[in-house]
Amino acid sequence: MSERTLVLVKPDGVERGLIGEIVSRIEAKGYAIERLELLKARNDQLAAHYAEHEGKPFYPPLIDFMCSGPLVAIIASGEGVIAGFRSLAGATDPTAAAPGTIRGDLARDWGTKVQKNLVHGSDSPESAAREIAIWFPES
Ligand code: RTP
Ligand code: MG
Repeated sequence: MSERTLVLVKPDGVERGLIGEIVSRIEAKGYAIERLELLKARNDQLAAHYAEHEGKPFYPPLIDFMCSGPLVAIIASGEGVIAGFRSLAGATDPTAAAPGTIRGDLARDWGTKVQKNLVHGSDSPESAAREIAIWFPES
């Protein structure tokens, strides 16, 4: 069954010129890009998006990082795209992420307080619906 997921190209991905590379990998896998927008995240959007992490040690640097420059919000669709994009992205920690994944091939996190791992992908249908409403409220 076709489903939708919310992908973010985080500020490190935009700054490093990797928007095209990341979108290419999503398309090459056979998923469709339904919406795509370059934007500067507002604080209320980030607070809602990362509500589950509030209070954790990495939360303040995570919010600073996500505010540090523009990001790209994407709605991607296709069969199994929620789990499928998480597979394309790889493990959260760029050093542990397998070669062949976006994070394994491209992400760098050395010397920072928070993992700069290039992308976010929704982790469940409930998260996808919640996150799509945050970044694309009109859809
Ligand atoms: P995401 O939500 O961004 O798709 O990543 P995820 O599910 O793989 O990771 P999650 O546990 O939800 O953490 C959200 C983001 O917080 C940053 N983080 N840094 N100890 C650290 O340095 C650390 N832990 C988490 C990462 O940017 C992670 O993607
Ligand atoms: Mg997560």
